[in-house]
Amino acid sequence: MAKKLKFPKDFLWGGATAASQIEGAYDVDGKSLSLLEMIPYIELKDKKDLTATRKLTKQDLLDSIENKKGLHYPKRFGIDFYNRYKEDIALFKEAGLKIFRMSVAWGRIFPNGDEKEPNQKGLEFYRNVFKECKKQGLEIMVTINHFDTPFPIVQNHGGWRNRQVVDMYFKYAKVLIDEFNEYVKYWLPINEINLSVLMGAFFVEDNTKKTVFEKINSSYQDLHHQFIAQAKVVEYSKKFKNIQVGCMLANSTTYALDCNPINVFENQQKELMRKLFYYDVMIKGEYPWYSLKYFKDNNIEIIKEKGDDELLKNNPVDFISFSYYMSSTIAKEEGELTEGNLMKLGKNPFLEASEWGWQIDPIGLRYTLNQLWDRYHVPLFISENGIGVLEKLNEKNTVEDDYRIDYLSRHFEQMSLAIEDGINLFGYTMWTPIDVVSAGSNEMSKRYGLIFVDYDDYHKGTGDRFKKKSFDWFKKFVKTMEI
Ligand code: P53
Repeated sequence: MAKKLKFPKDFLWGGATAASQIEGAYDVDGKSLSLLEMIPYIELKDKKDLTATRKLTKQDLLDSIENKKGLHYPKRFGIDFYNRYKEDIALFKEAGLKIFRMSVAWGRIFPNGDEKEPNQKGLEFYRNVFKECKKQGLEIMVTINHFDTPFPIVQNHGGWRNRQVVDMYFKYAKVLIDEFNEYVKYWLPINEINLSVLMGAFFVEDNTKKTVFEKINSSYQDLHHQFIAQAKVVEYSKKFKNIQVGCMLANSTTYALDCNPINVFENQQKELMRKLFYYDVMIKGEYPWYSLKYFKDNNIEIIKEKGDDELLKNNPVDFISFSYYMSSTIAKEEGELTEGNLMKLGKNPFLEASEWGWQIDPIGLRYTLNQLWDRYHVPLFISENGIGVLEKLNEKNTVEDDYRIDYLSRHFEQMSLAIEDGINLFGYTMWTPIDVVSAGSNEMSKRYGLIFVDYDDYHKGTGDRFKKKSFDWFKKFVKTMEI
């Protein structure tokens, strides 16, 4: 029996993508290479072991500029959205999307970061894409920087560690807002700001022995620069009446492994620096008390410029957005582990996991929405959620992806319950409306889409698009709210 869910009429249902995972055309119209386009595809013996892709040295990066080793760099090719965007946007409309979340590639607009004038060819591409969205009646959400900082900025300026990069970023963000504020209502300055620094850190540090959290520690200065860059975007956005700026975090939802107070306390403490710290800075507008102790205990010093504190205080974001794929557990003595995207995470005996080890937890989404609403009382938007699966086209040229329908409907149900709880959740963009290259593993075969794309991990295939079963399911859901 179909169940009817309750959502507000104007709820923004949509889909999310990122430039480096869809566009391709990496050397066209003046674009520079981004960091992500320098990571080669590595066939993983164990699908769940991503550590192989994390062992790149500086020399590997330099070699990859001219592709000296003849390797395949998946994010240089994406799914050829650069040439096929009209067809794709028409399909998104047909699937019932009301909003399309996408990102702009910084390297198309300011290829080296330090140019005075933007690259008109780059602006023209995005103007065409936005016009197409408007033609199809789609609202747009733009991520200004989705992990893909241009390599010249890292190579010549040292990346986000250098305060001057804040100015380069802000110059770029201003151009986008000036050019496109009529088209784009929702702006996210930095994708998954809690991981963004890390994504860069993999490639600028030769020392790969550090654990993920040690790397974060060495990167709080870079993060401070990103907080400042984001606050500048918020400040600038106030010039325009019709735009809103949100933060974007990879929401790590964790539970204590059990009710042993030692583990409950451990989880509470870990949650502070792994998650709430970021929201606190971007919404409450200051470095929270516990972070000051944490920095002191860990000998971390953040160099601030005069005016930074005021800038943060005066420019909290208009709304919170976050990605939600899974949850994990925390214990004082680490228990059994499962795979996350960047690190192994604590296993939860009550949950099933995807083929990549990500633990599926719809109730955790309601829990997260409650937690964030209670703490911040700022409108919430789920900017990513979905499931990656190994899939092949069947003889009818489709994919019977009932597991995706199940995943989505269970999460939608919890969202509607959260709204009944009294939470202001105003939209949702699934990851993804169409198969894309995976951010973490560089695979094409880790598929999230409602639409199947005929490329393999080596970008072999026709690139043709095929509707999966979930495509029609989603279209019907948006009309009827029935799961
Ligand atoms: P994939 C961790 C590491 C990298 C990206 O991931 C991540 C996360 C958080 O789980 O987050 C987002 O493709 C990201 C997208 C990405 C999506 O997760 O590795 O914003 O770019 O594609 C899914 O399976």
